[in-house]
Amino acid sequence: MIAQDIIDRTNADRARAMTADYAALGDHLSRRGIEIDAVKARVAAYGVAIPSWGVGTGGTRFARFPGEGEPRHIFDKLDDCGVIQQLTRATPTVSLHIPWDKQPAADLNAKAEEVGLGFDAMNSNTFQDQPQQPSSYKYGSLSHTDAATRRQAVDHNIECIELGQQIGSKALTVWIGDGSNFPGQANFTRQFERYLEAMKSIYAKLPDDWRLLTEHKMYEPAFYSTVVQDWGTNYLIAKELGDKAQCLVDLGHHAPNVNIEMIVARLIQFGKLGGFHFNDSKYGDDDLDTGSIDPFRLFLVFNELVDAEGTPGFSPAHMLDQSHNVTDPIESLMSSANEVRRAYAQALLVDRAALEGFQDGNDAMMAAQTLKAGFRTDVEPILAMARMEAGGAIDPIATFRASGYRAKVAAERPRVSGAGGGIV
Ligand SMILES: [Mn+2]
Repeated sequence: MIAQDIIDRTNADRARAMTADYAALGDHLSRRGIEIDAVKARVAAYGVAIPSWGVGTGGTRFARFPGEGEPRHIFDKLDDCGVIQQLTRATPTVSLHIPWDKQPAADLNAKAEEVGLGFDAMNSNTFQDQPQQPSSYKYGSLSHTDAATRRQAVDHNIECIELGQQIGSKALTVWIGDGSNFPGQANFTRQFERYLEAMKSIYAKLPDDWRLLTEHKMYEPAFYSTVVQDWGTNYLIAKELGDKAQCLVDLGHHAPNVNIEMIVARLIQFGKLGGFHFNDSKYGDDDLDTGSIDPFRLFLVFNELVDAEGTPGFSPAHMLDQSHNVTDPIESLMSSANEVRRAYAQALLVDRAALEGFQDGNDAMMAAQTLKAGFRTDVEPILAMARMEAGGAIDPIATFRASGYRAKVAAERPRVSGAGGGIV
């Protein structure tokens, strides 16, 4: 962890300018009828979960270039996640990936408490084989033609639930790599029937206060078809399984130009939006840092979420899901957590009564202008003030660099090459 005096020292250099910017923004917002402290309070209460796999260096299909001081195991990962939370105060929970992070529950709980974190959704893994595993997932897992392979995949998911129950998790996210690479390789209908049957066995073991989140992805690792390819299939699954089943939307798992915010609105309308994997992309499932390519799209997603706030039973899980190939993973995750909060803050600034009036009056220009007024506002002083007041850093990346944390862990952690990156 980072010593508090380093945070205090780097904040001291910046506090005066930030406080002045906050006051100026407060004046500006009050002229728009918005109370800045109320926005700040909602931003401060907002948290996004870190993916445990995100603190390792990712890779591409071509190569992986390990960084300095990579975490060797889940306990190192939790240290890194603790630093992210310490500086951003926006990431109170971690989403584990099993079996990569499999350890006794007591040890996970003790470490989480030590670094001030909780646990979010559990993620199962049936897209790669583990040592000593009897059946291979080469040709699929929950939808495999072989019953014993499907059973093995179901049992693994149940194991994830059981571990999750001991560490305070309340959700299981299921993403599978199942699909096909050649036309004719698989019968779409029979493959999906096998998947549904297997998912029903998992759902039957889900505790009453848990949710089962299914994640669609249009391609990769299967390149011709995937079993859960889009939000339509995802919705069918959630509908088929029951009330505790909802859809998870990974922003990178759609074709270019797909209107993701509209998918979000549809899923909200029918009670099936379970959560998000936030990231960004230019061409496909790039797993780039959230808000790095298209921050306006992220804002439009949050516009739908703010619009739905207060809907009974509406509480989607918010998680990051990124792969960092060329940046320090801690810096990227801190940046993304701030970008998610930024989109939320901007969406809170939209004058919803005015927007509805322009929509009802068919004034397309003023409706668009009203929406964009939120996006155009520089809310950084709100984000920085929320972080500082919670004990975090006004400038998390600058503070992280000043702390020497990366060099310290690089000295303690020998270089490893086998840590799971994961494009999920
Ligand atoms: Mn994902």
